[in-house]
Amino acid sequence: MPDRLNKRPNDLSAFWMPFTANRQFKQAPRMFVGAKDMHYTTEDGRQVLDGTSGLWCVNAGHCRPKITEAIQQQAAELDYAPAFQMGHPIAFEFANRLVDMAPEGMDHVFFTNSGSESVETALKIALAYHRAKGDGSRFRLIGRERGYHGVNFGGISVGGIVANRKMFGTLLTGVDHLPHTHLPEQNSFTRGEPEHGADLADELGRIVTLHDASTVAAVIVEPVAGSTGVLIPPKGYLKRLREICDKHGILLIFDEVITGFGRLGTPFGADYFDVVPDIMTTAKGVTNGVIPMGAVFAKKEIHDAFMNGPEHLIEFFHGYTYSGNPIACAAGLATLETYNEEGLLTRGAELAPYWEDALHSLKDAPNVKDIRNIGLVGAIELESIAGEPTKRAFSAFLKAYEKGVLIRTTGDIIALSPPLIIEKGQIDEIVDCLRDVLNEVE
Ligand code: PXG
Repeated sequence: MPDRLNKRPNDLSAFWMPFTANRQFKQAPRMFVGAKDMHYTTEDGRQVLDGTSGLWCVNAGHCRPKITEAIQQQAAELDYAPAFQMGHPIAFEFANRLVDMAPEGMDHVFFTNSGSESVETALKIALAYHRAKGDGSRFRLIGRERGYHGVNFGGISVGGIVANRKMFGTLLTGVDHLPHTHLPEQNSFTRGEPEHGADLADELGRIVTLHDASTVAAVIVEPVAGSTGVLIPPKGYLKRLREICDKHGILLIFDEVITGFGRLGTPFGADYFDVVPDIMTTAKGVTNGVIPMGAVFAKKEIHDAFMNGPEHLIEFFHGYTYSGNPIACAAGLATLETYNEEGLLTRGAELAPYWEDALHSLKDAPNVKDIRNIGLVGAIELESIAGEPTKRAFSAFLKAYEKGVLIRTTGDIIALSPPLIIEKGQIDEIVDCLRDVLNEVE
């Protein structure tokens, strides 16, 4: 490896870092210079166990040989080809493989470069679909409080995270929000799906009545809300949302950017909850996080509604320079092979009971307010320090990093989502580290 790649630059000021406390970071930088399987290597040569699959994306673990080789080979063979009005075989091949593993009826794939772009694409497909059917009065989009759908304008409009919205003006019009499903008083320390709260889906009926169903295009929710601190849907909630959408001709969009590709122990969240949406957004695990890519799945009926008019005309005025980029598709195909060869899309289900017991063993650790888990996802919610929200969890993050485990925090919630190749001993390592951390932080 050329030396320059792993040298600490002498000036950190130019890179305005995303979703980062820039000033804090630049005073005490935390740099990774290498990664393999479950671990990162820091610039001072320490090994750090990846408790978060990077940012919920490296589902097969790091630097997997098949994926690395596929990227190298594709870069040397066909680096780029125009994405509009031209094709290259591997994009079609990858779309076919994705459709093969998707829930029944999700027959078409639109390629993007990120989760945020997948969300914008899905919202635009939903609006244009109704219009293509002559139902253009359906313009409203319904999201949910505490939802995270990326950072572009459509996504923050239907999203429900205040800090991601409040600085950015009027956002999209014609948007309403369901209430979130987090009911700490009734559901704290639930293992898996909470018992209480399915009736919150009925709020959709109320919103639809308020606006009239004839104006509503789509509802978008994460099957399990990840970024906002692992909010698991109450038993029966998603089924009920599906029923209400069906009753009123409203499209249901699942944002599976996190829940896709094995996170819950099934290929998709739709499989876990046995609810098939009309449109499904994915990214992250689609290429094991290695190359930026997203994929939006749509039902045949939705795709086919666009396929009318003269055949020389473009049917959907949307797409990206890098939609179906050859190197991303090569990475994606090799990722799916790795998932399949190692049974990773269902490995989360095998490990889930062990994971659940391990996490809940932290119940009596200092300042623990709630623990929740599903598949290979977990959250430990901490009591906030009075007057200083987020500080305790951030201190825990720093301390865990010092002790050799990477965790994520949002507010005062610790979120965990390790690579699906994790071994039981490594689950113990994460939990033992967190126990020490919680005993030590203020
Ligand atoms: N939808 C969902 C459900 C997501 O979780 C996006 C869309 C946007 O994806 P992109 O690729 O545009 O970032 C996401 C992304 C965290 C964390 O630690 C979560 C995400 C990204 C970064 C950090 O909670 N989710």
